[in-house]
Amino acid sequence: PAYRDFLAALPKAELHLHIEGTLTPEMKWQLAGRNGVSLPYASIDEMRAAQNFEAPDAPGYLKKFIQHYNEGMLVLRTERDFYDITLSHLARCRDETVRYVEIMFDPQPHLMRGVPFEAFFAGMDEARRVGARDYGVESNFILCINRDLPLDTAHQALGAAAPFRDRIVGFGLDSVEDGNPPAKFTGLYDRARSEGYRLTAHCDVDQRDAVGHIHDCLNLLKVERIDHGINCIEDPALVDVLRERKICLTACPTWRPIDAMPRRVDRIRTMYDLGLKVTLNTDDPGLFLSGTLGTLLPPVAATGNFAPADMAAFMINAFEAAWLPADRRTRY
Ligand code: ES4
Ligand code: ZN
Repeated sequence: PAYRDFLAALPKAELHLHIEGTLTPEMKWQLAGRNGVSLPYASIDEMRAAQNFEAPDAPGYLKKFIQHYNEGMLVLRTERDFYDITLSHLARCRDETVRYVEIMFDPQPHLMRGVPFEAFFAGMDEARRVGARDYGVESNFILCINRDLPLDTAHQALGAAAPFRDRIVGFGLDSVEDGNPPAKFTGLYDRARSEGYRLTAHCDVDQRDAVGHIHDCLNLLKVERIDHGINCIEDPALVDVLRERKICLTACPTWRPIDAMPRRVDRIRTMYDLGLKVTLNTDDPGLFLSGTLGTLLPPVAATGNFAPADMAAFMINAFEAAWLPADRRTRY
């Protein structure tokens, strides 16, 4: 209980979270009703059951997960929807002493179903302003490209973001990795870099050529951060590079079902013991059973046998790697 209280009060930061993945089954059902979007389920319980996919770290898992994630997005239609889901998340941050969060968003699917950039971004950005003012939770946005969608839609998304460039701190790459390696996005990253975005990219857990993808993200895409990246421990020379360059790795010890967690936490323990700048993140708190950062940390501490100082060190890593001006990074 004392350890739980310590974790509950610990000032926290999260660097890897998808706003579309904060949508809980309850919110998805409610927004479907509000927007007249029909979902292929007779009841919310039937929908919940369909989303309960198993075997998280198996090869086909990511694809199946993304299908459910994409279905969830269909209920997001209006500026108000994006305001509501973003502010709901920031309210949970306040309740869990999460002081800073970097929020990824996927413009392509929203644009492709006719939601204008200025609509979804205005909703999210207003929530950011209100969350900082009323909840004391600071946030920043990372525009994420869905790597499995046509490359020209990625360039269109970057073009649509241009008027909002000063309110989007970073640029990332997510969704189905198999068949969509980093090398495919070199030109896109050159463009994003020239426009001044900070750069990150997903190298998801146990993907085909996972280690090669981390190398390519560093050398071809020239990212300063890697999302997930936990397969790096298979390559000692890569570990040396990541450590020397203090590359932040945003690990996600998420689970569904719960017995999938130990294998991820073991590897995060190894990363931590190797002196890598690793952080703990929820990825999709509305979809995974691991939930929000507040519910994630106690079982991770227990499973990884992390002491309170270790858990604090993960949070310090996140504050230090935050895409905030240097004078505002360590004030927490
Ligand atoms: C995602 Cl690759 C991946 N993993 C988890 N959540 C996601 N959202 C979009 N891409
Ligand atoms: Zn992710």
